[in-house]
Formats: sequence, structure tokens, C-alpha cells
Amino acid sequence: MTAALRGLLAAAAAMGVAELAAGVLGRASSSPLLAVGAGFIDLTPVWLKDFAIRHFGSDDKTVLLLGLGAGITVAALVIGLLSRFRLAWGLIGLGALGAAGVVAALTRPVAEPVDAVPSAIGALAGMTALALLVRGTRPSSIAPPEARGTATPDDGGATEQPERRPEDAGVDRRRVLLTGAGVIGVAAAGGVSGRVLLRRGDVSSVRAKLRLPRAASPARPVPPEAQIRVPGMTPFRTPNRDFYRVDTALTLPQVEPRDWTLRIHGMVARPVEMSFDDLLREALIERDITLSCVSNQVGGDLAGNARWLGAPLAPLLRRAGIASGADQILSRSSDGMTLSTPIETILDGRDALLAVGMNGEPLPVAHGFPARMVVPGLYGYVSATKWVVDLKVTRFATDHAYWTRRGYAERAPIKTFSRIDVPKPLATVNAGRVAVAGTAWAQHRGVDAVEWQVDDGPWRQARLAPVPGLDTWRQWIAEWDAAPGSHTLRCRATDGTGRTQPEHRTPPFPDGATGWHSVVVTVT
Ligand SMILES: Nc1nc2c(c(=O)[nH]1)N[C@H]1C(S)=C(S)[C@@H](COP(=O)(O)O)O[C@H]1N2
Ligand SMILES: [Mo]
Repeated sequence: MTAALRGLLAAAAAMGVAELAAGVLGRASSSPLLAVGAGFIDLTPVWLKDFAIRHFGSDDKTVLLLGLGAGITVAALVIGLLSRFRLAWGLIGLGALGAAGVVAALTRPVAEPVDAVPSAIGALAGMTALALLVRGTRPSSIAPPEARGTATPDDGGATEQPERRPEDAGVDRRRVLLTGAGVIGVAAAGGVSGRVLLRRGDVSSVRAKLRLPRAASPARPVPPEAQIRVPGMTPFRTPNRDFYRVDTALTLPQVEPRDWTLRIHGMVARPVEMSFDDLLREALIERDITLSCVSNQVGGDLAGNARWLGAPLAPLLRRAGIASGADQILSRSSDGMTLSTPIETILDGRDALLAVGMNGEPLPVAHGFPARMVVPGLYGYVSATKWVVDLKVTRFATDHAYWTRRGYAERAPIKTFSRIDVPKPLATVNAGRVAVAGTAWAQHRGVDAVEWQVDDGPWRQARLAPVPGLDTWRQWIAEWDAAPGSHTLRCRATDGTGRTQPEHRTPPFPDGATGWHSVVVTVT
């Protein structure tokens, strides 16, 4: 057996046993793969996060896990090669991997001391496997002479004989194969059963059975003309399965409604702790609200519009009795993520919600089941806490949330944004009448106008579709008499305060991208 293969097998055994231990504990965040991945997410610099979201969007986590898998494979190969010179070096390498797992698991915001166990016993398993494989490969003095280097028909050795290298001479092949097979078996059985055990906590069946009450205050009807009917146009209401997802959760938090509580505490007269049933007994309201992400680039699609069902947040906070001087709500999710929201944006009369429903069903697990915050007009990172379990009434001077600690703005109203959805970039269209249509948003200020332009011609008013209120995006359409050639189409929106979207492009950091969207098309 080659040294590199030994390294791979030993690392596989380590990972498999660690997954099994994480499964037995029922703590996904203690799995070394997930803990190290989560640590990576936390350490990712802002530019790299923007790069990942820009290029991989909601697949950013899959890409991260694949990269991590590649990194572990390389480390395993190196460990194997080291063990060829000295077993101790290989063991030290495995120990270092295990230590990285332990540190990662213990530095998660929700860490408990037991979270060190999976990485630690995984490393021990990997070391044992490596030692056994190395020992089996060495020329053995105890094996009887006829067993050495003699292929018997049943071990397949005969066909492999020509590939043997001199260093492998005298090897007890049967023992090596058995040890290797054993190690693979341990790795596979551990990995698979660990995954199965971790699925115990899956809440999707609980969610499927959950019935939500009706809204005491239903949403205003959406005018049918809110949807512009042109092929390729964005749907006015985003179906849950198509709704963008942005979060730091490498594995989706599984929160049982039965176990869910919300604590409201901090600078309050009467701290509150409410159950999910308590929440459902509130007078629920249903509203159409468009969510958008600060990482959205000009022309990007990190925004979605849904009908949310939930309890208004302002009365809940007022019942707790907000102390004077408080200016921030620090919300925390079950996986330890923190978001800060300016308190005045929750109390100023807008429909800030503790949402339980999305488009007529319980929140999808990926979108915060069983409860999340939604505050119209604010970027998601300062308002839309998914899997929320804790609201601390505090001050910006005292507490800092995950993204604001990384330099993002504390106050981040959504910037006025407009986008051309059809024709698509680099499309070829026939000369004559062409529909130019798109989506604009300026939540809680509303979109009052969208203008469009061909090449450097005059700006013209687009026709705006009706909307149910100030908190959703708004579609627009114009008719273009297109002449043959290559043309650039541009758009810009004006919000309800009369301010027009600036031409100048700025990146998402630290409080949202700006700039006009443009699309180049060929007319034939
Ligand atoms: N618990 C938790 N809530 C979170 C986040 C997160 O990382 N963790 N990300 C926020 C960000 S940056 C955005 S844009 C919205 C996205 O909500 P969605 O995934 O439902 O579209 O959730 C917000 N809520
Ligand atoms: Mo976001």
C-alpha cells in the first residue's frame, strides 16, 4: 500500500469516527468538518465573502464544503507521505488536524465542552488506523515465510504482482488488505451512521404538520396588474423555493416549535419569555414585504418578495417596557448569530414582524423556522434574524452584532434600486417594438418613478405597475422602438422622498451597493 493511500485511509477513519461521535451527541456544530467550515465563514474577510456571494450566491456553502474537502484530502496525502519517513510525523499531523477541529468546535458561539469530543476521538481513531497500516506494510518478522509476498488466488494478489515495488517486498499483503478494508469500513460506517443520527433532530416533518392561525389583520390584496406579463419577467411574489438565501449557517438550525422560546430582556422593565404557542396567540398580521441583502450588487437578485404572517414586534417590546436610552435590539438566533436593529425602526409604526409564516405556509427551515424577524426597509443583516430566540434591548455603544463588528453599517436602510429584467444581458432581439421591463425597490419609502434610457439618449418615464404598499418592490415597463445595432439600456429609480438613484457605482460594503443598472443588447 502506498504511503499516500495510508494517509487518506487514516484521515477517512478520523472523519468517520468524528461524525459518528457528533451524531451520538446530536450536535452538528461539534462535527470537525462543520465546525472548521463555520470557523472559516467567521474568519472570511468581507471582500472574499462578497466574492463568494457574487459568484456562488446561495451555493456558497456547498463551494466552501467542497474546498474544505479538498484541503483535508491534501493534508491527508501529506500525512501519509510523512508516515513513510516516520510514523510519528504522520501521527503528529493527524493530531494537528484533530486539534484544529477541537479549537473550531470550542469557539462556536453555542459551544459546550463536550463539543471537543468528536474531533479528539476522531484524531485518536485516525492515529490508530495509521499505526496499524504502517505496521502492516513494514516487512514483518513474525509472519511465516510462505505468507510473505506470496499471492494466493483469493486475495487478488496475482494480478497486482507486477505493480509491486521493491520497498513493498516481504509485505504481508493479506494483513494489509484486511487492515485497509477494516479502516475503510470504520470510516464509512461512522460517517453514514453519524449523518443518520444527526438527522434525528430534523424538524421538517414537525413543520409539515404545523397549522398556523389566520391573520387578525390580513394583507391588502395585491392588484393583479402588479405582475407585468412579459416573458422572462420576475414574479411579483417570490415562491419559497426560489427565495434567495443568505446566512452564516453551514447546517440549517433545527428548532422544534415545542422547545422554542423567545426571551426579551436587557434594558426592559419586565423581561419576557414566550413560547411558540404564546406567539401564535398574538393578534397576527399578514403583510407583503420585500427582503433584500446588503451584498446584492447592481443588477443582482439577492432580493425576494413574500407574504409574511407574524406578530407585530412593537407591542411585544412595549409590553416588556423599554428603558430610556435604549437604541438597539440585539437579536440572536439559535445558532448564536447576532444582528442589531435600530430600535426606532421597530417602533416607528412600520410593520416590523416576528414572522412565523411565509407565503401561506410555516417558514421554511432555510428561512428561519419556526420564527424570524422581518423589518420593512432595512437590509437583512440588520433586521431579518432567522431562527430567532433572543431579543436584547440595549445600546449601540454596548453591544455589537456579527456584521457590524466586521465594519458594516449599524444603520442600513435599503438603498433605492432598479434593475432591467428583460431583455436579458447580451440578448438578441428583433428590431421594432421591444418590451423593456424590470423591478425597482426602495422599501418603506416606495418607488415613485423609474426612468430608462437607450445609449446616451434622453431619459424617459417607464410605466409603473401598481403595488399594495410602500414595503414591496415595484415592477415597471416601457416600450422601445428598437433600431438594428448594439445598444445599451439603462434604468434609474426615484423613491418616495424624491431622491433619484445615483449613477456612481459603489460596492456593497459597508452599507449597500449603488449605481445604475445597464444591459447591452443586439438588435437585428
Ligand atoms: N440567523 C441568521 N439570520 C439571518 C442571517 C444569518 O446569517 N443568520 N443573515 C441575514 C441576512 S444577511 C439576510 S440578507 C437575510 C436573508 O434572509 P433569507 O435567507 O430568508 O432570504 O437573513 C438575515 N438573517
Ligand atoms: Mo444579507
